[in-house]
Amino acid sequence: MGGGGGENRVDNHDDDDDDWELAAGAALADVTLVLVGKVGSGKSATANSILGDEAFESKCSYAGVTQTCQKKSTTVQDGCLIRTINVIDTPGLFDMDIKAEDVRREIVKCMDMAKDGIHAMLMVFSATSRFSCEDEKTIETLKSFFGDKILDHMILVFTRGDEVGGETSWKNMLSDSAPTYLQDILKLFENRVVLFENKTSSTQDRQAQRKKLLDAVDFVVSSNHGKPFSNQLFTQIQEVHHRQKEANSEVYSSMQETDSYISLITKMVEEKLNGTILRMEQQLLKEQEARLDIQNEMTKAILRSEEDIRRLRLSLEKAEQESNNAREENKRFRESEKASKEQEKQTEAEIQKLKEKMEKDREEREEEIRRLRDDLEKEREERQKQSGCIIL
Ligand SMILES: Nc1nc2c(ncn2[C@@H]2O[C@H](COP(=O)(O)OP(=O)(O)OP(=O)(O)O)[C@@H](O)[C@H]2O)c(=O)[nH]1
Ligand SMILES: [Mg+2]
Repeated sequence: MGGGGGENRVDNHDDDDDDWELAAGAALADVTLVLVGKVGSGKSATANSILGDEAFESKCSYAGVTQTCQKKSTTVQDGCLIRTINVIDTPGLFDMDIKAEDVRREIVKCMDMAKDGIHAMLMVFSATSRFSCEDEKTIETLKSFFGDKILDHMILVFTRGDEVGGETSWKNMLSDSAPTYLQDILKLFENRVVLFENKTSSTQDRQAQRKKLLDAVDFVVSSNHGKPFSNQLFTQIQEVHHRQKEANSEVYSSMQETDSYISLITKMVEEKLNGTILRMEQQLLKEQEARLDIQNEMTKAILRSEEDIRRLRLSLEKAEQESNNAREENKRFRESEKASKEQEKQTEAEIQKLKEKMEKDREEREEEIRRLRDDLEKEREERQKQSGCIIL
């Protein structure tokens, strides 16, 4: 596998990590791709689209169709380079209902098939299914099992592009409704997200989507300087192959030792898986605790806001009462003002009446006086007449 890309490899460093260097813009002649994802997500159909052949069984089913890891290869002409694409199809390894020992066996088998390392891990999702917690956990489990570095080799493949109305409406769908986790992952995998229409009958479309995927693979390969993903487990597997080779050439024939290596690797995978499960359980526990904390905080906040609402309602009622009182007071004041105006008017009328009465009395008295004076005058004149002299 990886060795086939010798013409693109420049082994100019002793350091194991820097051992791989890909000439800028060059494509690796030999790449190994592993397809992972949930049961029925379209792994085998995508693998077939990449291979351009119905190499793997792919069908509608209530149960998992692919039961064990399988590897097929194809060669493609890329300019003047003939490239070998090795495709490893897997069962839904991280589905809840798969037995731990099957997972262990299949992981060992898969790593054995990709013994020189994985150039790209294609994480397959169906574009028509809801992106669930389980999908989130699959990425997290892979990260936990293989280490964070696996993310550098990951490509996200969404199948059933034909059912979501093609690339544009799929992108709209992602920006409209993708959950936060998926949005973050999509941002992280910017140049490494591909939509597949595995059912398309158009040769042109098939070639175009395959080209798009290989471009993403080349992007991943060159981002990792041509170095495939590998870890201690892969090194152990390579060691087994090395020993087997020696055994076959009859220089070294201890098959027993090879068997013990395989059981050692299986044990290592088991330990890693157990560690992964433990980490996932711990993470789950942490998430549950965090959720509980949030719930508690929310309950406290609700209680606080209920108390605030109660206080606000009370002060609103008080303010309403005060405003009612003020209104009443105002009303009373206006009524008393009206009453006093009435009173004032009445008093004025009485004064007027009194004035008129006094005027009338004065006029009557003056009349009386005039009359008395006239009577007196008459009497005096009468008396003068009688006495014949004028009294001055
Ligand atoms: N319309 C449409 N159907 C697809 C597409 N990709 C896969 N399918 C269908 O989805 C169903 C499941 O596909 P598989 O390739 O068997 O899925 P898988 O992930 O390999 O399933 P397991 O092996 O059971 O884990 C099949 O009926 C496929 O024809 C696609 O792009 N468009
Ligand atoms: Mg399958």
